Amino acid sequence: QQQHDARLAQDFVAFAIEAGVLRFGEFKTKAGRLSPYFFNAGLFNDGARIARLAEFYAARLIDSGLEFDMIFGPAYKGIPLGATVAAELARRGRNVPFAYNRKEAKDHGEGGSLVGAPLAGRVLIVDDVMSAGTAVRESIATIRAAGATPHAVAIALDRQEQATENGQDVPHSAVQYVRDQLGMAVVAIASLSDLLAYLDERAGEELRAHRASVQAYRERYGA
Ligand code: OMP
Repeated sequence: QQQHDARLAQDFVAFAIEAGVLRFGEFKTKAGRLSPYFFNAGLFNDGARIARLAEFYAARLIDSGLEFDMIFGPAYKGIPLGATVAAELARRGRNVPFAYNRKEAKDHGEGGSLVGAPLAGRVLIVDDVMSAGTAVRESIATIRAAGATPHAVAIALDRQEQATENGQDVPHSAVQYVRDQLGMAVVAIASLSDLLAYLDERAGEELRAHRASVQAYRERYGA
C-alpha cells in the first residue's frame, strides 16, 4: 500500500512537471515566503490534463477508504477540481453531490454565495495546495456557517510547511493542524517529500539541480 502510494505520488509529480504546473525558480507564496518551487493548478488547462488530474484525486480517495457525503470545491481553483473529481468518482461507481462558492456575494437571482448541491452532512473539501493553511480555514468556516460538517480535505500537493496562526509561523504544518486539532482526514496525492524523492530517484540532471534549493526551503519552513 505504502509502496503503491509512493509510486502514485511520484507519477503525479512527473505529470505536474510535464504539464508545466510544477515549476522551479523564485516564487512568492500567499504567506509571503520565497519558494524555489510553485504548483499552479490553473495550468492543468486542457481537457486531457484536468481529466487525468481528477483520476489521481479519485484514485487516492478510493484507496484511502475515506467516507464522505458530498464535495465542496472552494473558489476559484477548487471549482473545476470539485466538479471533475465528482465526475470521476461517479464514473467509478461513487456518485456524490457537489457544491462550490462565489467569492463575491450575489444580491439578485438565486442569491447567496453557494452554488450546486446544498451543503449538508460530511463534506469533503477538494482543493489544490496546502501551505500555511489560510485557504482551508476559509473553506471550513464556509461549511460550518452552512450548518454542515467539514469532514475531510483532498489536495493535490501538501507542501509540508509551517502553518501560520494570526500571521505567525507555528511549528506544525497546516495538514497536521487540520488532522490533529480539527480531527479531519487529509488525503494528498503528493507531498514535498514525494517531490524530493522524485528529484533524487527519477529526475534528469537539469531538474536535480533544483534539489538543494528545495531542501533548503524545507529546512527553513518545513514542518
Ligand atoms: P495556504 O492558504 O497558505 O495553505 O496556501 C494555499 C494556497 O496558496 C493555494 O490554494 C494557492 O492559492 C496558493 N499556492 C499555490 O497554488 N501553489 C503553491 O505551490 C503555493 C501556494 C502558496 O501561495 O502557498
